[in-house]
Amino acid sequence: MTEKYPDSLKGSKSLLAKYLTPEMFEELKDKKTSNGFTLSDAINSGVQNPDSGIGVYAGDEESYEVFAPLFDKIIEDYHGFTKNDKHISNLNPNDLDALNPDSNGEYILSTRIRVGRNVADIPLGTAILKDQRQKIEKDVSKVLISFSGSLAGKYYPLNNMSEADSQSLIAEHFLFKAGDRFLEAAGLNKDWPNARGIFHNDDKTFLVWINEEDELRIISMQAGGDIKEVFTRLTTAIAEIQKSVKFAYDEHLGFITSCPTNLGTALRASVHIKLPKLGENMDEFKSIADKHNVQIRGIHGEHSDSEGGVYDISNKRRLGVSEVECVQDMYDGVVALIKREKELSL
Ligand code: ADP
Ligand code: ILO
Repeated sequence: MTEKYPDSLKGSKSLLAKYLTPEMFEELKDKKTSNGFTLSDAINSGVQNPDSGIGVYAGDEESYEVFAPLFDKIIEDYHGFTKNDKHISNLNPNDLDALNPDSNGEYILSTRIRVGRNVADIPLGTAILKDQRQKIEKDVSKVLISFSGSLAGKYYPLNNMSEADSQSLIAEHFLFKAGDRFLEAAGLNKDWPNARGIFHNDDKTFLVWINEEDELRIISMQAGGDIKEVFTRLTTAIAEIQKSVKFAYDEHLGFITSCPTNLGTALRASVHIKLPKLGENMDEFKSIADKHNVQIRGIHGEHSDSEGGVYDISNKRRLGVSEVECVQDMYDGVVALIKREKELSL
């Protein structure tokens, strides 16, 4: 166990550095969950990567209680969600008011909505044992390959995939990248690439990542801006998987995830969208994004840059808002951004 308050946090702008005071460090440093997950495990990613935005990961559901003084502050800062707030789920696509915001196909290249899920009653990927990870891969892939109709597809384990195939799946935005340094330091890449893989249907509109940052990432995506169609496919798929797999869920925190930013709905709804004019006015771009609770990312995933004026715009809030509200946030933000982009193009 790290005995000393980590020096690397001193200049860091992460939420970890913001809230982990030397006093709190002393209070928590000898605590551990029943899976043996310690404060040092929880903060290692932010300690090794002082440029983290957040910097912490949970090892299990219990981490959110054992290290509550730290996690609660980070959760409140990121989601605006406090101990007295309640999380409510709503996965009903009929409640979503989101006609295609770009029916002429001028701005939106593609839409993707994913949720993170973890299997109930076992540790999260940060603290999981090798045989538990393997069992997830075996059990979940068995469920997925039994699907029929538009959800039918195949499972592709990473340890049996050629470098060329994996590179092309990554370049086309379907597969996660190897070697993420934030996940590495969080312990999420242990025994890589074993027990990791991707399931997808023939059209690559329904995909499931197994044993990446969360044990499951359930994804619906397609070209264009039909957000409702993407959400409807996602909710159908979640319901199917849930018939056979029990997910970790807490009344207060919603779906339990390894990163506190994903708690609640664990949903990120995004579009890849062409906004070159706003891209030249980043201050204004960021202020519209903040006003509408959306996040700006580059197009090769988190911590990547934009290319050719194309950005990844997604909902920021995930906890204390329902799934429908998360998607609605993204939709409202995209409508506002397209409106401004049009004005700047006149
Ligand atoms: P996550 O969605 O799990 O938060 P990332 O930001 O790392 O993770 O994105 C994962 C992958 O999904 C990346 O390859 C990214 O380019 C791709 N992606 C995200 N949003 C879209 C989208 N709207 N259209 C196409 N690909 C997308
Ligand atoms: N640990 C990284 C990423 C945080 C948020 N993104 C997720 C959940 N992938 C950081 O602190 O910047």
